[in-house]
Amino acid sequence: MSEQKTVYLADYRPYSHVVESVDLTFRLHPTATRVVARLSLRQNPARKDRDHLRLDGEGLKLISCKLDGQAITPAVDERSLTIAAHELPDGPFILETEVEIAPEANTALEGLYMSKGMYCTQCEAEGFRKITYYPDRPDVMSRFKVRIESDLPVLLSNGNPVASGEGWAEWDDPWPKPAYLFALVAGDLRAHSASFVTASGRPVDLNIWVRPGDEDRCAYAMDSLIRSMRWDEQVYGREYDLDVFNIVAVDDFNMGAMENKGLNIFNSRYVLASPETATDDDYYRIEAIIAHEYFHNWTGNRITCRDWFQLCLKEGLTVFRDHQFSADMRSAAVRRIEDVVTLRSRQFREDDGPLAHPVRPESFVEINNFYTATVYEKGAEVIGMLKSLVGDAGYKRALDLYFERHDGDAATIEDWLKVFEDATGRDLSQFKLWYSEAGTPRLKVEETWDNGVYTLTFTQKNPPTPGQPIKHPKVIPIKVGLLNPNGDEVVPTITLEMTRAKQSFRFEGLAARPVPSILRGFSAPVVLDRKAPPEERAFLLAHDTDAFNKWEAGRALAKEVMADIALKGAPVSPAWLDALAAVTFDDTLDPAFRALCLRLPGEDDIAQTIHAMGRIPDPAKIHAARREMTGALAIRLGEGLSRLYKDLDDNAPFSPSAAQAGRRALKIAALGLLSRRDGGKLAASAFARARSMTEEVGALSALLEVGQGQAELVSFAARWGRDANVMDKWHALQIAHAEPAEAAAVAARLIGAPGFDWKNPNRFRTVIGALAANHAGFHHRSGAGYRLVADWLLKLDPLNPQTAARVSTAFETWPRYDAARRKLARTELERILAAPDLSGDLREMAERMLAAG
Ligand code: 0A1
Ligand code: ZN
Repeated sequence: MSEQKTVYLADYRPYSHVVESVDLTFRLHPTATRVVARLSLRQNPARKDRDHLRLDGEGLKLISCKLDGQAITPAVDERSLTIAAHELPDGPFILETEVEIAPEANTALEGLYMSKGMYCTQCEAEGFRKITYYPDRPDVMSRFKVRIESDLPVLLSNGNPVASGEGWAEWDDPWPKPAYLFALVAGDLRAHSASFVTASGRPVDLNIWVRPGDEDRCAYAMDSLIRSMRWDEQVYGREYDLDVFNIVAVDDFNMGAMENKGLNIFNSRYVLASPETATDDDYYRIEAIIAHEYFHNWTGNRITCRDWFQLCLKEGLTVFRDHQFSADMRSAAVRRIEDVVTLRSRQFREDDGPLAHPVRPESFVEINNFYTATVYEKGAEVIGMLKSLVGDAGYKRALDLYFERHDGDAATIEDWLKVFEDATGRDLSQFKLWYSEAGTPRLKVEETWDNGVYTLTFTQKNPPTPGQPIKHPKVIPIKVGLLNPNGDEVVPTITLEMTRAKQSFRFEGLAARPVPSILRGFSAPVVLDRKAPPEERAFLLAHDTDAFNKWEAGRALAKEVMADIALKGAPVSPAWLDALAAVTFDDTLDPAFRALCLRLPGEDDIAQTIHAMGRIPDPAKIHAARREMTGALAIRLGEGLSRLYKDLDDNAPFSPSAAQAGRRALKIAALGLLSRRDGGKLAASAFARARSMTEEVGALSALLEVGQGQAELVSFAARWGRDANVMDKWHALQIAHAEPAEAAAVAARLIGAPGFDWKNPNRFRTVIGALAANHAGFHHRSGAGYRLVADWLLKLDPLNPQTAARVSTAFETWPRYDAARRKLARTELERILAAPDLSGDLREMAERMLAAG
């Protein structure tokens, strides 16, 4: 179908024309929407040549085209509309086009589409070209006015409302913006409203628009929005800049949410919450995503990206800002640990496989395939490192300068680094390698203790990645603290700045050989290769003053234990069990932290570790090892678990606060372990008594893990069958807890069930994503997991290529495994590539993944 060309960063050229303003009129109709676009254009003075005018457009039926009021017949092909240079006036001119599109037939959910009777748009990255002919690139910024004509009661677009009447509404956005930030919504919607007064006294109407009946599940999202607005004023000095801020929840959406100017569109999953329907994790995510989209108003919208290669400019920074916000709203230590768990399981995995790419890629085929963990999560880590290197005050000066210098710009990573150089006087040329080189650096550590002098010597290895065989040493901020053997801290956290391939740092004046706590707060996105005896890990788990490294010590120990069991059939280490028992029952520690310590490393994570050791991971053995560790832990923690559970099982009225969520997390962890001992008796009664979705899902999960819970599954479905977002949990749980040999069959039964709406991205991702996340099930030696995922990717691809391509990353780790599994995976990837009419999106992914093997 759509065979696409590779686009290169090096080929960037400014656009031929300037779009002064855009007037859009939409006459909405499910099968024949008319879009009239009036563009005020002139030659771009930044371009010396006099070029033709080429507008992007895909899947549009051109009805008419007028140049300064005169009908013309432009050249039109599948991707564009072009007017030759000699046909264009010398001065400014108006181009008016009218096109017809069919939103109801738009299953790709890009451009203007329909979701349950409501019209909505998704334009990032290149969806606007499916709405009208336009220079659909982020460096073309213009003022948009929009008129919507429709019988539907609520008609929304960007900016401020100007006028409305029976069947129409007009909107005006005073802030020039690129087309990817355009949005339109029309539907029978209800608002949950509030108001906000900005620091300088501007009143803002806030509305969250949902389907009738959902209004009472918006309070938490609204509260999160208000806190985000205040936080951005207080921490970054950024105020909101329109009279209204609208959020709309839609059920059919390819991603989490979208930051369209003044009109954020959200996957309903990340808006709607009540204690009965949302888990604590859902609450956290809603808060974080509301904040993320809101923060884009400055980092993304007021300052946007020059081209899509600069995506991390807005995404890395906005993720970094939303992490800071969540750390301020919740426990900073717990948030850091959770963020690193996500980084390792998604970004390190990506960086270690065939899809590895730099934070700022230099070429792409389909930009939608680059909304990745590397661009987002590693992009945020790179900013965290910058902040560590220049300090808090330097960071603040740089950000102030960034907003002052680049407000209204479409900027680049060079612009971003320049503000740091200008504000702090540092040379960041070596630091820039973090943006251009892919792969996770590995850091080796050696120690010497000689006559009161303690020396740490670090060696960094930057592994080759696809297309980048040769790498250079990075600037790595390594936060280090030193502890005395009695547990006291003798050197509090300092930042060592590593710039060479091998570098030593000396510590003098110490009375005894210290125990080092290295990479505190996970100060750089690297793998720390350091062998340490279990006693030292246990010592740090007990004594480290840095919460991240305290947790990390337990984590590293658990990983070593699991790898030893999987690779050598070693017994479960008593040192690990004792260390974990001490943390679990230490009431002076935050319950959320203890719950995190009790969460064992994931099986994919262990496979990644074993692969890095140069060995071949066996998914079945890793699965068995994890089970064995959980069983041994349940025995070791013994009766104390029941006491712990009882202490935490209080009757406090529900609050989504981090403190209460932490207690619930520890309670559920205890329940899971207790179920191993009582066969699920307590979990069955906990399910019956559950007062929140967190408890309901926690109890059900504990039951399924010990082979119980069939009756509870039935009662869950009877209660929540009509709420698809809640039922996603029901589907995911069954696949997550399925035995490896049965996981694919369970997923097949659920996705193929009559009435299951697999065309909805949330539903599809839930089932196929849960199968891919069941490590031993997906990689089962029968190949049934690979086959099922490939079958369904091929089924979804013709309807929704973007989601099919994203979910295909299930296969990104295939080169890690044994020859038999590799053969099975290769067969499926080749089958995908052989499909007639494969989308460009999925083709690019399958080709990149296959190239590795
Ligand atoms: N910019 C949004 C996410 C987003 C990206 C791409 C999309 O379609 C390809 C849709 C949404 C964010 O960072 O939240
Ligand atoms: Zn974003």
